[in-house]
Order: sequence, then C-alpha cells, then structure tokens
Amino acid sequence: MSHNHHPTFPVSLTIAGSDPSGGAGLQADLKTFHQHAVYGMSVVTLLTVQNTRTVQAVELLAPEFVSAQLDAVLDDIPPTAAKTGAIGSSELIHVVAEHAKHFAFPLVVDPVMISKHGASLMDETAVDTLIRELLPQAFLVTPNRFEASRLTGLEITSKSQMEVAAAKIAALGVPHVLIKGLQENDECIDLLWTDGAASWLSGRWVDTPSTHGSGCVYSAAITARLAKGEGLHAAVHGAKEFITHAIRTAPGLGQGRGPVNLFAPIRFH
Ligand code: PXL
Repeated sequence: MSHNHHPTFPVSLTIAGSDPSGGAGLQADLKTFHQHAVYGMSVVTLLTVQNTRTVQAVELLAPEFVSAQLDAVLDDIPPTAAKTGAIGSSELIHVVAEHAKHFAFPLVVDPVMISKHGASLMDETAVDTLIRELLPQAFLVTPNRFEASRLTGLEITSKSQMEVAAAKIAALGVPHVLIKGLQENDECIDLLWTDGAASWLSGRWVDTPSTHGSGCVYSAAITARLAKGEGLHAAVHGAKEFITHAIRTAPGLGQGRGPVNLFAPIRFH
C-alpha cells in the first residue's frame, strides 16, 4: 500500500445531514469544497426526505454509527478544517463535541436549527447541548440572525443588536462569531466578531426564492478556505463574495426554494 498523502493537501470534513435534492446539507458542502479545489469528506448525522418544495421526513442516525464514521475518517485522512451542519439531537451533538476535543484543525460550527421550510433540524434540548458542549470546541460559529436570537434570547433587528448578540455568543467560549443576514436597504449585512472587534461584510440583497442551502454553502466556503490555509478574515470575505454571487446566479432549479449556484467563481485576494 502506498502512503503518498501530502500533509498539506487541503482536506475538509463536513459533519452534517443529507439533502437528497442536493442544494443543502452535506451535498452542498461537498460541492462547495470541490468548487474550491478542496478534497471533501462527509460524516452523515441525519437523513431527510426533501426536495425544493418541502421537507417530508427527518431520520437521525444512531450516535454510535456517527461516532464510528468519525473514527474511520479522522484516523485515516486528517482534515485541515472541518464544519458541522444539521446534527439533530443532543446525543449526536455530544458525540461530535467529544471528537472535536481532539481536533488539531479549525472547526466551523453552523448551528443549523430549522430548514427554510420550517422543518426542525435540531430539537429544543439539543440547543442547550450545542451551547454547553459544541460551541466551546468551535473556532468559528456562523448563526443567521434567527439562530443567533435562539442562542442568546435577544432580538436582533439592527447592527447594534448584532454586536451585543455576537459578544454574548463569544462569551460562551467561541473565539470568532459570524452573524449573518441583516437586511438593510438593498444590502445583506453580516457581522464578523473577533476578539471583541466588529468587522462588517456587505453584499447585495437579492430578492429571490432560490436561497436553499445558502447557509450551508457560506459556511462550507469558509471551511474550504481555512482548509487551504487562509486567515479568518480573508476566508470570510472570500466566502461572502462566493455566496452573494451564488445566490444572484442561482440556476432556478426545482419548483420551490431552489438551490444557489454552486459553480460560482472562486476569487482569491
Ligand atoms: O440549510 C440548512 C440545512 C442543513 N442541512 C440539511 C438541510 C437543510 C435545509 O433544508 O436539509 C440536511
């Protein structure tokens, strides 16, 4: 057997749920990694029955099975960055958090709670476990403003409220916080909070139904860039540009909320 794995070859792992329609979840993550020329791996946490119109069912995998998947890949092909998506239950989050204690690479936690169709991808007690166990293992957490409200109990409808919420989330033990999706005029504004300092990102607000998977793609693009060795600010700014373009040029697939354009160009600065 040859062992020619190059130690600096960029590898990203996603720990997430399956969207058979391919626009969100682990499928979106893998496509995003690939578009960034990063080798992608996926540990499945839950399965959904869904298309662009609806989520019909969610089935969680057994915690032991998820744990075994993590052992199998981490031991064989060490990632250079990883992310989490939908994890579904307290037990599953616990398994992921226990493994994450030993990660020697950055972990991006996308605290996926509900799908764009309103299907719950994380039960109530799981939010608690996420806060207590997984967030302290994260390098970056990427809630949209609704998820940030759930994490903090704060209403978030302004830039100053975003800052207060980001500080509160950082105080849970996460070095970097990205709160996404405040609409102001025709802009979509995100806040990157790092070491008590705010950095604002802005992209054109696109009025479109085709945003299925946009959160997954955004956090996967950040993870891919971290896997390639980019610094946090460069990774987040590059990913913002990618997701903004991907939403603007969505291919219009499906009869409901369509996927974003996963062939959007990658630009490095
Ligand atoms: O976009 C959030 C998300 C994450 N993961 C899975 C999903 C969705 C939304 O539908 O289905 C598996």
